[in-house]
Amino acid sequence: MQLSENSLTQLPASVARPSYDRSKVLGAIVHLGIGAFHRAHQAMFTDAVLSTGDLAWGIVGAGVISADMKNALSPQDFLYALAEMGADSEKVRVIGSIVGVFGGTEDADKLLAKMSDVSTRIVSITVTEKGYYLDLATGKLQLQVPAVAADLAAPATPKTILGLIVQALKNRRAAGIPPFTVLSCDNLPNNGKLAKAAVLAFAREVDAGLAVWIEANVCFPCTMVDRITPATTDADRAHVTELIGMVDAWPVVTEQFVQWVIEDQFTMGRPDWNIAGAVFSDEIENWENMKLRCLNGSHSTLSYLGQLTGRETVADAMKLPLITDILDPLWLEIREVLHAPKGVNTAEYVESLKQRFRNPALKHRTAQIACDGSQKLPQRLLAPLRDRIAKGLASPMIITAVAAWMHFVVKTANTPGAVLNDPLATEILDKARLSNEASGIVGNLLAIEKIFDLDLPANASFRAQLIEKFVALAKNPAVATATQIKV
Ligand code: CS2
Repeated sequence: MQLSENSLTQLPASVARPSYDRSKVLGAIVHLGIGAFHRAHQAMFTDAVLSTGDLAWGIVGAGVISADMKNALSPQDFLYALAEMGADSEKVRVIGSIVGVFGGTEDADKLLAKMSDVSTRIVSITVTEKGYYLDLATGKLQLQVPAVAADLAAPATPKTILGLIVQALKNRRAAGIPPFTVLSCDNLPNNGKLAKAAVLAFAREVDAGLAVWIEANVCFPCTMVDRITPATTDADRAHVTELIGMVDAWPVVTEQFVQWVIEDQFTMGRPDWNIAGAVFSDEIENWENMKLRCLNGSHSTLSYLGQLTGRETVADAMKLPLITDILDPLWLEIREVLHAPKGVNTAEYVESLKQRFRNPALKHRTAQIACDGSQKLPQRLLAPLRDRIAKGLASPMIITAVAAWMHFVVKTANTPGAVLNDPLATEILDKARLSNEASGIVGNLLAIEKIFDLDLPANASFRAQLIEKFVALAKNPAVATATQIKV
């Protein structure tokens, strides 16, 4: 038996399910990037709103490129199981807030029509850091990326999120329909402002007047999103099948913790996501920086060190003193230059992160987090580093983390068949192969302006410390770096 509207009644009594009439739910939210994270986070918050009887806010999702999610969820009426795993308890519920899914580029015309329609009040986004096509060091739109160039050449038939948003807003403006809110839910500092910068830069290329109108009329609230949600594995599918007694083609396995802080600026209203614990705040930058630096910064550190010490999951990496001995002082360095949101104790926040990282029920792969380092290092580790440099403070642990990333890419570059998952992979691998010597490798990688900008490579003291930490990791017998490196 497969999960669907018809089989809902056959679920075990312990499994929560939609209590509302899904046929009456309006698809007022279009979500771009319907992956595991969105389904563990915003779709769960929205399910709680629908459960109160407010049926105005269903989600119509879209895969940005692929139709995989549409193909998996269509036969089960877009229902899926969400398994929330604690260290010693698990809860499973069926989420009903997604009422349709478009299949990536093949459905781009239908998606554009839906986004242009007055029924769409919010367009939310989870497309990861690289999905905004921004050069994060300079803030410039990457006009040369083929997908962006193609949309700029044919703006009426867009495929990228930027092309879709701009064309849909253009259609709405022409039809006298108010603009939707653009809600970024990606792990970027000032994610709303970045989304706005990307949309405006794209719009300016196609229609300057439209760009002025978007700037004046469209809201792009910033958000801080948090829920550790590993990619679904076959083992997860089997486990969920056992829990719910039927097949779910694409369940989501996540942790029990969840957090969402949102700037309250919406052009056409919004759901009462606070019902399920979301917080509307005007202190969003502090929330975002705390999360990006304390959680994601240590996550990235742990993933590179985990990859270099053969630790496959975060929970396993957290058992290695070599790693925790770096993480504890790393958190101190990060916290020392942090502006915490009012009422938040950052020491307690970090303690809770440790518990979450140690959760044995979550098989969060270090390889997954290690992806896209070029897009992650700047806001997660280099931002607190710069704050410390400005205050004349030393940062041995943040620098060790950057050295760990360098070893990770050098090792990938020198391992036959290994693939570096990063939009800058070609450039990074070329640079990583230019030299065998520690100072040469560090200097070459540091010269990647899109990651390190111009200030860090020019900082002689930082460069010397980075070489020192790079050498120290290479000499550590517990760390398996590329054998070619001369130290
Ligand atoms: C992780 C995040 O993959 C990564 O880079 O650091 O996805 C992390 O799990 C989430 O931000 C937690 O909210």
